[in-house]
Amino acid sequence: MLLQLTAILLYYTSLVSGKQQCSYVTVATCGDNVTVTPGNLISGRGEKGDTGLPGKMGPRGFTGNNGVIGPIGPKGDPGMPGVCRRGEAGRQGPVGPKGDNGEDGEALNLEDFNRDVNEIRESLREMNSRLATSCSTSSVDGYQRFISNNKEAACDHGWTVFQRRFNGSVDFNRTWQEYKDGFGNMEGEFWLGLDKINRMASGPNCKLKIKMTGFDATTAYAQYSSFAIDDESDNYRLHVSGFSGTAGDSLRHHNGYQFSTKDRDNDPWSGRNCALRYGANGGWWYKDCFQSKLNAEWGRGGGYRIMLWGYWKRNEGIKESTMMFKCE
Ligand SMILES: [Ca+2]
Repeated sequence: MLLQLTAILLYYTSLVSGKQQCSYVTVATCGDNVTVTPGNLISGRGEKGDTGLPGKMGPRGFTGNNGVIGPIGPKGDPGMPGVCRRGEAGRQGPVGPKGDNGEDGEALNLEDFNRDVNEIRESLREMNSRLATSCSTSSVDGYQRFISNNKEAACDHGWTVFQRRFNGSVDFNRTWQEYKDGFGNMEGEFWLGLDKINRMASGPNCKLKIKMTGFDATTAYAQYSSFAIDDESDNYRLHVSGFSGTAGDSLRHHNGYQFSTKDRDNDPWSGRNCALRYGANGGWWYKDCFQSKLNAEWGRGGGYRIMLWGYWKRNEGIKESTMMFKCE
């Protein structure tokens, strides 16, 4: 019991410590009962005690909330270019629907068709005529085939040959069209063609020369200082003048007359065609009818069918002839 009272006294003393006016208690015991009566105790203050030791560290705090999302970052650099390969061809599509019927066609007009054909033919002739060239620039010595810039000509010392016969290997029994276009070959017997002669010898300073050889191997020539033929619209009318030579002027009779063939009668002999009657179907500038006809039938002997020069070898015929022009 005594210990309990002492403890209570110490406890109370600890409660009032630090005050200038302290309280006291009176402890009375009655049997087992203990009565404590507080009272005032006037006494002096004691010294302050030492600071106590720090307590133990408290527990770890709770984890904080997540922070706010930051701003959008800068745009990235462009990527490297890609490499592509050509794809394979697709499959063929299905067959399309049948088309509509076309418009009714027009009946073939033969006149239009023939006109178109003639226009095409005329264009071809013009192209062909341009292929021929003059021999004025050639340096060939004697009769030769001359080719320059893909154009060809038969030349005889600078003269352009347009008719050559010497063995009868080429038939001169030809139509108007053939005499217009030409036939034969330049390395043998040939007729250059009226269109080409017209185009190439249409200048004012063209000359004509005709060389001839008889079956007896003698020769003669006829030369004209002026020569030209008109175009087809005037049936290739002949213009020659200024004769010189050894064979006589057997072309003067034909000067100013148109060309005729077996199928085109342009001679003035009324009702007859000189080309059929005397020319053996060879074309010439017939009048009524001839003094010369160097496109008639080739062969020795007289008669009205053979090639002939009236003032020379009239009864024998001409074996070789070369007709040529030169323009300055
Ligand atoms: Ca006639």
